[in-house]
Amino acid sequence: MMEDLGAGKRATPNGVRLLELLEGRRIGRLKRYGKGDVLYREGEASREIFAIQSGRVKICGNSSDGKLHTYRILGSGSITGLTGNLLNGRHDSRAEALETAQIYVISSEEFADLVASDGFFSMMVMTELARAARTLATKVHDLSTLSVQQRLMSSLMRLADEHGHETERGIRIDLRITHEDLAELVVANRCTTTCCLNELKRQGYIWQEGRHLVIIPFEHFMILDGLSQAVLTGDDRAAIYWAKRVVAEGIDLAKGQSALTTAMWQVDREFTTGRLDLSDTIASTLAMRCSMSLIREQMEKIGGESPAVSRVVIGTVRGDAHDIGKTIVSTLLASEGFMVIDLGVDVSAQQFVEAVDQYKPDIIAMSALVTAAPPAPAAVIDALKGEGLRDGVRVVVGGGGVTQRLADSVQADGYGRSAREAVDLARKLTLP
Ligand code: B12
Repeated sequence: MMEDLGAGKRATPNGVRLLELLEGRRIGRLKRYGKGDVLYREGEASREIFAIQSGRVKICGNSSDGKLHTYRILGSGSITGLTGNLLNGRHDSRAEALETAQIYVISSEEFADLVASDGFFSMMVMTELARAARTLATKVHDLSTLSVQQRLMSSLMRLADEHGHETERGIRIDLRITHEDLAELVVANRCTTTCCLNELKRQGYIWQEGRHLVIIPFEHFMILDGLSQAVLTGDDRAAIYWAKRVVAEGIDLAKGQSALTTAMWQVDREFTTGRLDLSDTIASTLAMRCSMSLIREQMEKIGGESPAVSRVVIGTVRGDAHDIGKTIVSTLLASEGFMVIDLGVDVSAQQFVEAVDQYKPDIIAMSALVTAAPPAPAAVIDALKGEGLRDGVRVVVGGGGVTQRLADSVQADGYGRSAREAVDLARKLTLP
């Protein structure tokens, strides 16, 4: 559960006004609830409404599978227990204190008098009902259309909206939330929620500051998510549009790059497991390539790229113009911190040798789709040997025209069937 926050976040100006009204007119009795204490339960007769003076309260319910789902988290200045009072006289959810809370308990009669006599109070009631309706509508939409990771981000956005505090780098959520709490909010199990949370952290959408979560501003998330989605759907126009927005809005370029590569990892995974067909993979690669070049251009302009540790020279071998797979590999290697020198397609043995001489790479990566006799990678390795350069560089091969047997026959240092294997191989071969 969430821990005691102490003073907690202050109420909004309207929330403060509501609390002053209750205090000034001596309405309700102020009651202290400890962490975990229940204000009302599902199905219970509703005789009171509750106005939170301090502390936080979660509104939740049990689903048919018996799991607890959190709908909303309320803070100081919020009212709850309204629907039970206004409709059938029974509560349709449960309210539980997340931390020590001081709460005005207002009888149904006092509530009815206030609604009739005070316009501001009536407006607060309507606002609260509208908020609850919006949260539920968003939740239904999220549950039916979004993945767990997107639902998690959407829930964090809502928490930031209601309990957030703007800081220089993002919006700090003034709640200490456990993974269990988040799992209840997004309606997923805790393990999945933890994995998604780590993934969002890895992508730079959220991070920890002390004991609080901080999330990037909503508009930035929309742009980065738009970029990822454009690559996933292979929409190059949209990818260019979103990449330009990343640059124009001054979003951290590393986050833009990360949005692209995360999408590309997914494309590669789905292609290699047969869930994505070739034409979609090609469209995604093109979308990624044009948007990535815009982001890279900007990175070079401002000199923001972090110094890479290991170098890879990559190219498609002589007589072969296939570049889709090679581009995926080179992009993902770059995203994993390698400095990649991409020589393009139809690269001769001599060009590989010259690149080794010039860039002193740790690895040469050759992509080959067209099979030939003798195999093109053999010519490159022979040329390297001829120049006395073979021992100073690791050679890896891949692409549809290469097999493990072929890799062994040309005495390559490694062979990979996918971009994932290419990156793993490069990491293994460059371990100190
Ligand atoms: C798209 C395509 C084309 C496009 C290429 C567009 C482009 N810009 O790349 C076009 C239409 C231009 C084309 C032309 C030709 N093609 Co073509 N083409 C294909 C096709 C359909 C898909 C290749 C592809 O992009 N796959 C998708 C990528 C993502 O997969 P991938 O390259 O394997 O890469 C993955 C892994 O292998 C790995 N990987 C890739 N590189 C590396 C490198 C390293 C180091 C590592 C570790 C891993 C790794 O990671 C990638 C991502 O997971 C294949 C058939 C097929 N279904 O595979 C034929 C195919 C490759 N083509 C073929 C042929 C024959 C040709 C042509 C000669 C046809 C012709 N008669 O003109 C010309 C070649 C011209 C030339 N000089 O190269 C043959 C090759 C047969 C052979 N084994 O020799 C194939 C297999 C079709 C067939 N069944 O006959 N082609």
